[in-house]
Amino acid sequence: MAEVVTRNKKLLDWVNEVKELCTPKEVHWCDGSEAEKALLIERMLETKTLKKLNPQKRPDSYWAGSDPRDVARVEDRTFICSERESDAGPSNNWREPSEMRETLKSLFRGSMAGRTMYVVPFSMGPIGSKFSLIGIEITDSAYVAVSMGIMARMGQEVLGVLGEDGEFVPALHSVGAPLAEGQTDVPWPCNPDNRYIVHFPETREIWSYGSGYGGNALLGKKCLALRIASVVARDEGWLAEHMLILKLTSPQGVVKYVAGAFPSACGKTNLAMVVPTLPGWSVETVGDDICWMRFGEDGQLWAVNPEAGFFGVAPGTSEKTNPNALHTLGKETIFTNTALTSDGDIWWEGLSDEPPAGLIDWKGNPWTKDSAGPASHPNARFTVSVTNGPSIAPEWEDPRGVPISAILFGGRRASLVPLVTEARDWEHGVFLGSVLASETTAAADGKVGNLRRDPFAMLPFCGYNMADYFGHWLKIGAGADQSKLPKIFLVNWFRRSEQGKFLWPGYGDNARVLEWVAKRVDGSVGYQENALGRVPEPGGINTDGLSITDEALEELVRVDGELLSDEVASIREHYSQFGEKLPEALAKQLSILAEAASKS
Ligand code: GTP
Ligand code: SPV
Ligand code: MN
Repeated sequence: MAEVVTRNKKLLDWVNEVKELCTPKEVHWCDGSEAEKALLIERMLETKTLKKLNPQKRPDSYWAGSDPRDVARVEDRTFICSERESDAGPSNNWREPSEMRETLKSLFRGSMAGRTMYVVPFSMGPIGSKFSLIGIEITDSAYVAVSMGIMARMGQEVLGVLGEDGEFVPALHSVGAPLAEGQTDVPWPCNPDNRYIVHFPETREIWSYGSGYGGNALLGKKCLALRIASVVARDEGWLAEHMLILKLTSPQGVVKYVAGAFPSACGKTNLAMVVPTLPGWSVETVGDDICWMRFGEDGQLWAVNPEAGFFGVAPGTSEKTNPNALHTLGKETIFTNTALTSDGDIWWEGLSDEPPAGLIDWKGNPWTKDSAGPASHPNARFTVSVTNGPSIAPEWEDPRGVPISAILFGGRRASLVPLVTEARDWEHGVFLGSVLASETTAAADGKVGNLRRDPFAMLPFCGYNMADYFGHWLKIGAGADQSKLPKIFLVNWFRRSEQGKFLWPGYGDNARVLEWVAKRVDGSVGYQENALGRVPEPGGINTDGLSITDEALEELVRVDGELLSDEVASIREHYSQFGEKLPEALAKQLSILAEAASKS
């Protein structure tokens, strides 16, 4: 491995400071090389953090089983420590910054004893692009260091761009499990009773303690590219969003780029990689989770995927539902909390109809269909480089990004919300985003299946007052050339019949909705208006080759009057938490909806 060099004084000072505070046994500057990755993997095989998968089945791939108490993001342990409480807003946990600093300092004091402290330089966005943000994660987890090397551009090259006086976001992470002299390590060290995922938006700092899992620990992702970046975006006039980005090509070869915000585990990865069931249409992936958008000189909104990897939900992924994902995972992948097969491969619910015999569950115990609980944790995930994917669009890392024609908002709604609804204009679209609701999933700790408001799919990820964020979206639209703004749509793949069955087949058939969206952007297909917005006319959605009844299709775009009245009341309550800060335009949109509801 090459010697990592930086003359960035701020960085050198910070690394020294952290070293003194956390007292690791050694410091390792990550250069991002293959040799380094091999070394770290070797260490993790020794500590049983990783298991090597059968190379005949899945070359260069590994399995990790987390501590069963550390399996997802912890929203109630995530904090936005702005100077003023009102800047964090009612939807974030706030703590007074200096108090929180004291708490963190005492937690981190000696927290890396007996461990290696990895200094991980990373770039969110292509290295050297003027739109990218550089972060330095200091972590005592080799699993995190290797994962960061997959999820972001990582290593010496980033330090080169940082130079002597470049700016970076310091992101300090410890699993919170110091080792005493001679103490043997556990496979997944963590401190589940003492987790803190903390952001200081004004000073652009991240401190994370006690968890080694996903967004709690891979700090470039939700902490930097969403919570901190949303604050930067507000200040600089752009958008940092929890969105997929896809490239849609029609049979005539016309290309459109679409972004989509769906809450965690609600279908972004699946739509970004979708294989259309419609002949002649194709979808390629630009990004599956995070999207940064800003206006180009041409007045269009251009989107960049700041990540370099996928950290995707494993359960439900199959050759039928998402073949592109499966092919992406054929090699060089880390699987966390999936089940293991007897021949050294992985398995999860949905991968095949029948579980293979001889499974070991995600906790490492033998598993059969009679066992309590699933074989794979519902939030089991794969970590893999974007470049492994067969569906990746060639322009995915163009530093200019791709011009967006349509923005989708979607959630899991068993009733009320139609398959697709077009907003009447930008302001109405912002309204639809601001009231987005979805049933909770296993991506975060807590109960699954509860309907909650998750505005713009950003509830857990907005680094400032959500009402100010709504205002920022309105401002972005108001300042733009209206003819070049993306059209906004609300989608719902999850509507159910009275018997509880999904009314829409989803997955590859979602391309039928993308076709309608593309045609609405061109104005080449009509719509009918209801209280929520514009929905397809009968026959508007292409159902060639699909066995779905006309009644089911009608039901899929119907808005029930009674449910809508309940919805209006619930939106009122949702909005009331923002008090005076709620933008007037949104209050106006709500009264328009209330008026329409009273007539329907
Ligand atoms: P995060 O990575 O947590 O932000 O999630 P995501 O939005 O990328 O979600 P993902 O695409 O991984 O989907 C999560 C779950 O939703 C998986 O279990 C999928 O099988 C399921 N899902 C995705 N698309 C559809 C669909 O069209 N219909 C149905 N019924 N389920 C879907
Ligand atoms: C999500 O929960 O939205 C994710 C997974 O994409 S994590 O990186 O853990 O946040
Ligand atoms: Mn996500």
